[in-house]
Amino acid sequence: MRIFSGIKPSGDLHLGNYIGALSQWIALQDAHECIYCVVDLHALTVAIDPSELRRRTLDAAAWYLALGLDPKKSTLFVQSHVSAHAELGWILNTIAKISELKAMHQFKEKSKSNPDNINMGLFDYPVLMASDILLYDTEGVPVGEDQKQHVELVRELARRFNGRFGETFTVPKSMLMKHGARVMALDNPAKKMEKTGSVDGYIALSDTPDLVKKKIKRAVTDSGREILFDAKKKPALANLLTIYHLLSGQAISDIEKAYAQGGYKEFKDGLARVLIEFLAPVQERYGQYRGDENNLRALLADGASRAKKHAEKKMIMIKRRIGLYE
Ligand code: ATP
Ligand code: LTN
Repeated sequence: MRIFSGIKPSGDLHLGNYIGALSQWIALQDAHECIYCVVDLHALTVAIDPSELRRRTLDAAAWYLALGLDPKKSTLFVQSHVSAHAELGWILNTIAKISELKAMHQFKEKSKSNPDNINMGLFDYPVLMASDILLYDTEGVPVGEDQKQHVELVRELARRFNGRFGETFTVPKSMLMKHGARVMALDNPAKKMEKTGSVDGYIALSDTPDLVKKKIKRAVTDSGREILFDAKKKPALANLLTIYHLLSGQAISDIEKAYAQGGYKEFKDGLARVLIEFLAPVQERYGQYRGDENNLRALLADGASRAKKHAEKKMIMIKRRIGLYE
């Protein structure tokens, strides 16, 4: 399968990004043709300082590599380096409907949290995402649950375009984790863990052991002291157990057994340990990749030139289909 996915360099990468999306990216690269992107144009939809955006773009690429993205197996590039993304975005704008964009949850939520900056880019965000995906004849899109609605819209746009202009685009599918497609915020289990949420709500990949311990200690829990997975009655604990399970590889039932005698304190100490053990080698590799900026830039340039070849060929076909004069 051809796989495509991207993450915005809009803040610190966190455990939700890893569990919902990046862990899938890494696992898919052995058996599939994978294209992974730092979607910097999408990051512009929230006000971000230019020097911060520049820095965070390289940070994001270094984290992908540190987590195991292998640039020999996968294509890794920065969205704005391949101008076809923005170009196809315009074309797709002419078939996307205002009514369907208005229905997007992410647009509604981000409009609420940034009432002073409800810009056209924020509204149009899923159309640029459609162009990212459709340019590469993508079949699978590994993402977290919050992006499922966007991928549904991408499917609809692909079908609409194909219906109007003839078979041009592959209709992609979203790929979600069975567990962990929606990691919840530590300080509020009713909200998803997110970069732009409160700092206590997420574990950043860059968090120090002390910070991890502090955040886990403060994490909201449910009433009762038994360590039992019950997503309905104990949503906060279910979230923590899912994180523990996915990072340690231990079955949920084994974790429940291990903490049957202890209460939340022992469980939280154990979870902090699992997190710290997971993060330590990743942070070390991150330091190595991020410390060698020339290598990082060369990898991204190579990825962009590979992506460009595919995207430019596809653009020629798209332009022909819609009648742009050659
Ligand atoms: P922002 O706060 O800027 O909206 P974000 O943390 O939601 O950022 P994105 O860049 O929008 O992160 O998402 C990158 C990828 O990580 C997407 O595939 C998204 O679905 C996934 N993802 C984000 N948050 C979570 C989460 N809490 N649980 C599982 N997957 C997530
Ligand atoms: N909208 C996504 C980021 C994104 C993306 C993509 C994901 C932009 N383009 C293409 C998958 C495929 C988000 O996580 N907020």
